[in-house]
Amino acid sequence: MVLHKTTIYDCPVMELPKIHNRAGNITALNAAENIPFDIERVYYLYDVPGGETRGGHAHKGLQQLLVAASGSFDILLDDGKNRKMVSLNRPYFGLYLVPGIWRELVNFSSGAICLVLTSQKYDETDYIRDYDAFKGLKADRSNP
Ligand code: T46
Repeated sequence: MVLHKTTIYDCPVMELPKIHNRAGNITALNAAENIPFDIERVYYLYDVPGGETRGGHAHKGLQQLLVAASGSFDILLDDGKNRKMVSLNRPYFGLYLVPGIWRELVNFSSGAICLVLTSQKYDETDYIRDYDAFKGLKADRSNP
C-alpha cells in the first residue's frame, strides 16, 4: 500500500461474524477469512480515563483492525485532506485501518476495551508522530 495514496475511504467498518445462542455470542476472527492481513500481533487498550485521547499518530506500513470489545469510543480519521469520525460500540464491527492514516481515539466510555489486530510487530520506526511531518509525507508524491 502506497503511504501517500491511502485515504480515509480505504478504511471501512467491517461487520464481523457473530455466532449467537441464548447463552451469549462469539465472534471468531480468522486471518485468511475475515481479516485483510495476516495477524502478527494483538494488543488492547483498557482502563482509559474519561476524557483521555489515545493515538495521535499514523503508521507507515502497519495495517490494523480496531474492535470495541467492550463499551464504545470514537476514532477521528485524517488522511491529510479528508477527515471523518467513526464510532465503534459493538464487538461485531471492526474498523480496518490502512497505513498513512492519522488517527485519534476519543470519547472512551467507562470500561471500554479497544482490541487491536495488527499486521506487524511493534516497531517505533513505523510511527509518524508529528502531524506536520505526516501532512508533508502525504503531500509528497515521490514517497514510496
Ligand atoms: C494505534 C492505537 C489505536 C508497545 O511496547 N507495544 C505495542 O504493541 C504498543 C501498541 C505499544 N507499546 C508501547 C509504546 C509506548 O511506550 O506502549 C506505549 C504506548 O504506546 P502508544 O503511545 O503508541 O499508544 P496509543 O494507544 O496512543 O496507540 C496505540 C498503537 O500504538 C497505535 O498503533 O493505532 O493504539
